[in-house]
Amino acid sequence: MRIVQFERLNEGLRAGVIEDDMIYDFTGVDRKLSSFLEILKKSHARNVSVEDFVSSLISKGNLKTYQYDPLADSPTNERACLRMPYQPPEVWGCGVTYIRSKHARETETTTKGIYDKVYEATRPEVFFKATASRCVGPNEPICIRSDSKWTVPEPELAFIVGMRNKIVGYTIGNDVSARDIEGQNPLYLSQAKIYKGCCAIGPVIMTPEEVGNPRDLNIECKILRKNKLIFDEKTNTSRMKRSVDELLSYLCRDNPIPIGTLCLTGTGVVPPDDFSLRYGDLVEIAIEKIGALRNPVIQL
Ligand code: DO4
Ligand code: MG
Repeated sequence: MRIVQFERLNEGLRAGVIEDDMIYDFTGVDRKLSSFLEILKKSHARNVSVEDFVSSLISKGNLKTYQYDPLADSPTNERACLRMPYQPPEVWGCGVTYIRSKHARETETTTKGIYDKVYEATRPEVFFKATASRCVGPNEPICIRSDSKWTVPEPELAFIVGMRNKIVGYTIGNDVSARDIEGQNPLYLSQAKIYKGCCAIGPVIMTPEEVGNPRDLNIECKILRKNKLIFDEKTNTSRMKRSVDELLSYLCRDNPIPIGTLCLTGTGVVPPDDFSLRYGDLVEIAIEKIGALRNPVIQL
């Protein structure tokens, strides 16, 4: 099941489910169901899965439907415009979970050895990444910091944590990072990672039932400059050193995260060292089953 948040002219944010290229609008059934977080809370209160709760809403019938149109066009009465799939109260990231990330970081850093060590260690790297206010949704601009000359996208599988620390959904996350700032000193990690427009998420939330095995998903990242493809690389989540459950257990350990916390699982695709994003670039991240997340780039 693929759940989205969308907007129509003068109607504010709405939540729906995608089936056969149509969005079924469940905010029309209950005005309170205008966000994925509300659905999460309601399904928990009824002790059913998100998937079962949404199926029961659809089975009531009479849901308004709209054509699923994932373009950046402004909303109209007829056309739904996709928004961030939900407002995550907290966003966390995991690092150096792929060998490609370890190699890239060892090259960029002035503090040699730390990334080799964390890749091999029992404890993973888990860091605070963003709040909803710093995140953007499909087609919204991701940002390059005003003091960075080397910023890259990081295409990552992301999971959503529900009640009792259970994974209730997956989406795509772009952990946009200033590699020059991170490389100068590992203590600058927060500044390299956390700023306005540092994280894109979407386009949909896919339920765990439909994702199946999260460690067998193809990930592809493309970058277009002036409509020309200038970067295209793929990986698969099977190359991740750690399981999603392992990352979840460290994220939640003695750490009371709010319901709906999002966690990015690390990148396995890193552009070459002489590459930096520029104003006007377009980043497209596709993860098998979940879809494609597209964002233009702006410089702060
Ligand atoms: O330690 C740096 C962050 C690593 C990261 O974000 C990643 O591997 O995806
Ligand atoms: Mg990352």
